[in-house]
Amino acid sequence: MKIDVLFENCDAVLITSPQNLQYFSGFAGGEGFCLLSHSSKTIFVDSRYTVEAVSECKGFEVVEFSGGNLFELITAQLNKISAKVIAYEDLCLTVATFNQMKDKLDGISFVPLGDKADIIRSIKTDEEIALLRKAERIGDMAFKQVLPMIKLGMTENDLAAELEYQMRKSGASGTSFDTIAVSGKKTAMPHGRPDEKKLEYGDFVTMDFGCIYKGYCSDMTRTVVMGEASSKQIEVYNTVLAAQLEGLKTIKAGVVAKDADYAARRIIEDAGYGSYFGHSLGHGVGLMIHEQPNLSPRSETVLVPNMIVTCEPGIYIQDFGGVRIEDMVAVKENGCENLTSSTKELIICG
Ligand SMILES: [Mn+2]
Repeated sequence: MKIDVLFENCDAVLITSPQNLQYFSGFAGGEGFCLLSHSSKTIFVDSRYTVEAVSECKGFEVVEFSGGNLFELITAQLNKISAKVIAYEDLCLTVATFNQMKDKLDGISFVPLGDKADIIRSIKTDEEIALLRKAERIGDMAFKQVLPMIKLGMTENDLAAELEYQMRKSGASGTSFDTIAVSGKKTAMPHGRPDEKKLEYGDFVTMDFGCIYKGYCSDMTRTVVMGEASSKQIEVYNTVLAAQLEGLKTIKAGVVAKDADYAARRIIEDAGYGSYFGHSLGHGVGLMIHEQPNLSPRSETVLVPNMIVTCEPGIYIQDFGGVRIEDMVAVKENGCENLTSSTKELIICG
């Protein structure tokens, strides 16, 4: 069982982050404490979530806490299973909660969980891939619906709102991150924020958006041009597209993540735009929008079948604008399955 790695140096693990609660217990409510050991599975929730936890957490004992008795209840359970060493989620637990735990869980020693849960979650099951595929399809559908609405004079906020509305209408429970819909010179900021700026003739418009479907995130980016593309815009766009296609061609099981990054980066460097591509080629996606593995120039991670990663090179030129093109793919033995189907030809809008 792959979760055995969690217990290598501890008697039990205390799961506290929303993504790990959902992954290891099925509880999607976000707020709770899950205590896992070789022999027991317990989840502690307050009364807002008791009914949900009972229905979602198969094989778990559900314990309701209230009025500050949480750590007493956890102590009772730790005594019952004779646990002395527990691993905690050092990557996301607050210092305040950690200090409280140390204070209230008498006689227990603590070891950091590190990235063990993240590594387990980086390789998806077929069921998870089906949910991620569906989440990405919702993004594709939203893009198709919104494309004809993109007109000169529309604001970036309007555009972001339409994308979010269409995803929600198609079954999403929310967005997986703040929608990026930026235009003109603002597209030179990879994570620019939409505002009241209107889409103008000649603008690049970058839309980077995603939704959550049954807890799983989607992520895609497309860049279009308003009215007419200049020759420089076409050159920058085609360079990013060539890099993106090269990245996709390289992503497969056995490839080291940094080599996938470099395959795409080299195209951009060779075209003379190397210094305008500051971020990594991509990242893992799952219950979190950014998770393992990282496709960065420094990542030694070897890609494994059923990892889900993005491929999203970009070129960002201050006072000119920028382009990013992003697909989400499943790593396979001999290549990758592209979960994104929207066209990547340069689209002229307005
Ligand atoms: Mn992304």
